[in-house]
Amino acid sequence: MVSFRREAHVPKGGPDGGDGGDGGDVVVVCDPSRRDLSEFHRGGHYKAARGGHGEGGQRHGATAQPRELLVPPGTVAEADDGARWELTEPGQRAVVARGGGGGRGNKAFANPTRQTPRIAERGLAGEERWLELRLRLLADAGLVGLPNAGKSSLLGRLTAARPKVGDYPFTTLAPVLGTIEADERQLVLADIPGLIEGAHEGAGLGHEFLAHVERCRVLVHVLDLAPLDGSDPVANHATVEAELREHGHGLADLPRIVCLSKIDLVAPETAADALAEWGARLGLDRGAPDPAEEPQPPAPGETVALVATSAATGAGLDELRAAIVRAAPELEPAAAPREVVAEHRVYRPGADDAFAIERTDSGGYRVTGVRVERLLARHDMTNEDAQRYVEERLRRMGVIAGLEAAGFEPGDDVEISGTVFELDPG
Ligand SMILES: Nc1nc2c(ncn2[C@@H]2O[C@H](COP(=O)(O)OP(=O)(O)OP(=O)(O)O)[C@@H](O)[C@H]2O)c(=O)[nH]1
Ligand SMILES: [Mg+2]
Repeated sequence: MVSFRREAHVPKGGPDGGDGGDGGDVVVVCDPSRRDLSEFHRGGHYKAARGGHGEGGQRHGATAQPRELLVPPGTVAEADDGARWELTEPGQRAVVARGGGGGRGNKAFANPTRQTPRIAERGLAGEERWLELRLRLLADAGLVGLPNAGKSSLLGRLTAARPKVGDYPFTTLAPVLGTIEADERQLVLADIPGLIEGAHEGAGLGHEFLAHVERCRVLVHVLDLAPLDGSDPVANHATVEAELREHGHGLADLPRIVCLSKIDLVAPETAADALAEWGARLGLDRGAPDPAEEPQPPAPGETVALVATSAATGAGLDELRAAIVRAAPELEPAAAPREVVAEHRVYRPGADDAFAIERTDSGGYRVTGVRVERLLARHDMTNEDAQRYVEERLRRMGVIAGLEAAGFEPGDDVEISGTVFELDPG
């Protein structure tokens, strides 16, 4: 605001134009009451409000409220310029586009030699960027295994979820979550589509969903003891383990529970033999741990439990549930809301006062540089006071000296961020 104080008995009121308020930030906020990103499906623009205008009487404009985009925990926001934020804890906030700073009013330009400044800054444009929002499920435990191993059947028995179950591979096409109720707390169990050899390279469906189990604390490897296709459980176990390793991202380091499924389909002696055989193969002795010993955290990728289950008869389900609860201990309560900073450094104008000078085709001079260009964005060069102010600043930034060294003479044209003006420094 350019304004001067006018009062009946004050003959020469001073400048009193207030500053403009800052534009609002666009902020992505982690909100546990959100379940998905469907409200963003249609894409669109999310814009925060402008800052308020400064007014006379030294009244500053209001800073605009941030525009909040509410997303569920597990959302990853990735910008086209490489910035990336991960929102996992309720209340986390990520400023994905900062509002532009408000301009100073003419009051701010008054000094002993400039007592009637008819100049005010323009507010700067806010940041803008394209963001891709992706949701990763946040489950405590994940069911992995070959197609048809019986994963969805187990989810259906352990939780209230009712996933589709079919006697053919790839019944599950997208991840399904269920909640295990365990003494005073809930655990989320994820069922993902079956993995096949080459999944990490895109074979089958599972690879797309492996990312969803990256954040789990334990994986339940479901192994069919008598697969319909007659394949060998030992080879099948190795195939899934290899895919977990190939996927990377620490997946292979998660503790495992190996679950021998569908034991109602084999004779009880065969089931008992299989348990003993797999216990030896996985280095598990099935005896209870010595209660006198401190429980040790599992080694990376260690198999911490082996259970035999039947989704048909219910055998082993309590044991499996207990093993999952044990392997995924209660987490510390979420810390106080905090701001997540981008994982990659975001380039932000501010510190850069370097500039470059080049000749234009029409015989003038073009000056480029972050601070110089920002200065021009701030001022209206058709305003004489603003022009003088900009000249003064250019001189202090060394731009005039640089121009003179390049052959500039007073009165030559200078172009900065698209504005051409005659520079005649006094
Ligand atoms: N008899 C018996 N059949 C089972 C058991 N568990 C699963 N099945 C059957 O095995 C077939 C596959 O079960 P699902 O739970 O769909 O297997 P999945 O691992 O989720 O399979 P995908 O989603 O295709 O990867 C279905 O026909 C189930 O009825 C079990 O404990 N006993
Ligand atoms: Mg399934």
